[in-house]
Parts: sequence; structure tokens; C-alpha cells
Amino acid sequence: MLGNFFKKPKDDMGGRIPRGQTLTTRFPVLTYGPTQHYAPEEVVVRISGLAEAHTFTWADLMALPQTTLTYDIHCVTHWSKLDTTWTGVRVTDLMAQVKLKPEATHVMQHSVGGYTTNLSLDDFMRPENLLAHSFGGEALDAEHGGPLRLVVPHLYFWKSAKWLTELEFMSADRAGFWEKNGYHMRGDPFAEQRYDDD
Ligand SMILES: Nc1nc2c(c(=O)[nH]1)N[C@H]1C(S)=C(S)[C@@H](COP(=O)(O)O)O[C@H]1N2
Ligand SMILES: [Mo]
Repeated sequence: MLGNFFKKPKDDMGGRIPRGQTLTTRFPVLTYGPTQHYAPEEVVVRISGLAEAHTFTWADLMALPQTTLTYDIHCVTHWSKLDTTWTGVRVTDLMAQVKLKPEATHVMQHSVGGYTTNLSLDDFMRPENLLAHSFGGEALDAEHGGPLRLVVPHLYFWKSAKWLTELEFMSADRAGFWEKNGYHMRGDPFAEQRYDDD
């Protein structure tokens, strides 16, 4: 059954498939806990911690430049999906509106429902990272994090919080939900940084 969807790549597609990954054409859902359901008008992204406090509403986010990007995603549960197309606000465009304190070095993503995941600012402030509201040109399904999720394609997909509601800036790294449960603090798929001892 799974064999219909998960293909062992014949090669690494020119370096696009990290070791230990299998290609899928489906879009698996991976959520710890329930799917969150709420309307776009209810979306807020709060800026907290080592930055000037600020709240972006849905209207604020829609007024920022909208960017569509296509790239590959890699889940630590061993699936990769090529050429996924997302639309949203670039993290760098959002951050142009945020006044960070100089001590800030890391950020914790917080989700509706309590999921958290941490990033260094270097990993966060990349031009390909999106606060995404659409997938393949359609509004992002709730199960995939709609109305709004982060997409950080260069790291394992657990680093991309669904139902994003807060960005907390920090002066040191701190473990989020899966990182406290043994996952790697960074999660580079090409270095196979799956667990904290990898
Ligand atoms: N809020 C929230 N975000 C989350 C998760 C979660 O459980 N809750 N799971 C993470 C994990 S482990 C993965 S692999 C991806 C899965 O995204 P998908 O369900 O759209 O494939 O979301 C990440 N973001
Ligand atoms: Mo995952």
C-alpha cells in the first residue's frame, strides 16, 4: 500500500534527496495533538522577547509583499517531497518591520495548541523562509497548518511550525517541543541531524 506512494529514489536527484529519505508524491500530515481550526481573520503573529513588542494581524500580513516559492521539503520521519509551491510573506520582509534587540540570537516559534520549535537567527532570516498561507496556489488546509505556518525548507520539517502565533526572540538557544524530546537542536537533513546525539 505504502509502496504506491513512497518510492526509493534511483539516485539522489542531483543531490536533492538527503541520505535516509524516501520520495513521496502525497503530502503526509504530521501533527502532535489535534488539528487547529480557525479563520484567517483570527490569525495574529505576536513578536515577543528580545524585540519591540508588536502584533501582526492577518490584514497586516496581507499588506506585506506576497512571495511564491517552490522547493523541496524533508521530514525526519524519512519522507521528502520535491517541488512544493508555497505563497506567503518572506520572513525577511516581516522582519524588516521588527525592531530586534542586539542580544537576540535565536527565535522560538509558538503555535496555537502549544507546539514550539527553535531556530538560530541565521536559520530564521533566510530569504526562502515563508510565513505561508497557500500551498499549490490554494489556501493552506488546516491539517497542514492553515491559515498560517512557517516554512523553513533547509531544515527537517518539524522546524516549520503550523498555526504560527508567536515569534519569541531569545539571547540563547532553547529546546522546543521535539527538541526537548530528543530531536536535534538544528535539524539539517543533509547532515542527518535527526537526534540530539547525531
Ligand atoms: N503546530 C505544529 N506544527 C508542526 C507540528 C505539530 O505537531 N504542531 N509537526 C511538525 C512536524 S514533525 C512536521 S514533519 C511538519 C509536518 O507538516 P505537514 O503535516 O504539513 O506535513 O509540521 C511540523 N510543524
Ligand atoms: Mo516531522
